[in-house]
Amino acid sequence: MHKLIVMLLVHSILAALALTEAGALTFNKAAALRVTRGADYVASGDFNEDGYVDLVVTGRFGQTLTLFLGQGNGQFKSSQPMSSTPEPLGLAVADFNRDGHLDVAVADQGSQPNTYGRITVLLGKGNGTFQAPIAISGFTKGPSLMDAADVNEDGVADLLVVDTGPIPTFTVLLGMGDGNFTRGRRYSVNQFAGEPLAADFNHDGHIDFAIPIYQFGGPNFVSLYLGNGDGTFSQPTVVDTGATSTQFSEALAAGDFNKDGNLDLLVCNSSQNFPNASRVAELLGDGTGKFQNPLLYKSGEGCAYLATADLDGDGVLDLVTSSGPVGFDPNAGVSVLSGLAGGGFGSPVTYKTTSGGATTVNKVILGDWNNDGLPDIAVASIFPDAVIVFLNTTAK
Ligand SMILES: [Ca+2]
Ligand SMILES: [Ca+2]
Ligand SMILES: [Ca+2]
Ligand SMILES: [Ca+2]
Repeated sequence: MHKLIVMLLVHSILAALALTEAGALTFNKAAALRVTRGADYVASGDFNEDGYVDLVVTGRFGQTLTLFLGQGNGQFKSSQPMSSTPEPLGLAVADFNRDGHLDVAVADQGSQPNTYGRITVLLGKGNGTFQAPIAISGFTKGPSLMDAADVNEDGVADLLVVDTGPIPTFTVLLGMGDGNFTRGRRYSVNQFAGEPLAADFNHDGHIDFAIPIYQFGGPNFVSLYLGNGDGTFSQPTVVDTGATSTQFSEALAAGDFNKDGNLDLLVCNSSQNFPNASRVAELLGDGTGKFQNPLLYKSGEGCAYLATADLDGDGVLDLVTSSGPVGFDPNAGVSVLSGLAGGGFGSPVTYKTTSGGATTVNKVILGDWNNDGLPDIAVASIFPDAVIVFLNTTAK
């Protein structure tokens, strides 16, 4: 009898180990790409056209915009600092002038006295250098975050820009095809708005956009604007994120997480006081622009940004979150959540960005930095002032 119990125990332990092994996503910190003072945002693209993905990084307070050229092995070389801009935060990467070379648009917040927000467009030359900046002004104060997509269907990438104040708005800038933009419609959002996300949520072929909206004490929600295909959008619908009054719904990612052919949303509901009370909300779309009630998952330590990709090649989307401004939290970093085959996500596994001290862990992106076919992580951080690169070491 005893022998049988022991055998069963051994069997179940071995089975549990096998399950852990099969489902384990593992990462290894490979590089810290230093910037002069704080990194807020990071985006990727092959700017010198050598076949290796490069990283472009903004730092608001260091007033820096830095290009790191990928070496294809997970290491990066810093280029000369790019054009200096007053207070760079958000980035969008696209070929705005359609010359085949990737360009960068930078949102300058201009929140300092006597400064005004603007968008700076840097047209790439295809060799890792850029033409003289084109400035797009006329914002009320502070363009902060944006996304690029062709919203009027003329073949030229347009910009969707969140302008944070004094009257928060969302502005459509229509690309003219030469790197300049004309101002399209402006939509009032009235509260704080996070990063906009452009995608076709209702399957009508027109680009829509979703924006996370938040304020102290709530309400928190996602505003969904359905595109008309001509650069204009419907009045927004409100999508519930399940955030409590002490959480901020401040970042989005999209993907078809339950594989029903309809685009779904993930939302960071970050806790203002207790990072480990932050949650990721999964909003399953029905393909018409409506979403089911939020399913909530523990996000790891905080949740400022999130990114999604199939990190282990099992055909199920996985998720990575960044902590945000979590003070002296010793567990700050990026958290990896494995997508489960039956839907939902596993428990977060956190990879620390610092070995101690105050930190803020900002924008996180995924891409294959070492060309092994598995997506890796790059995350912008303050203390250390760097983009931290984690390479995917998951067994294939
Ligand atoms: Ca490159
Ligand atoms: Ca270009
Ligand atoms: Ca366009
Ligand atoms: Ca649509």
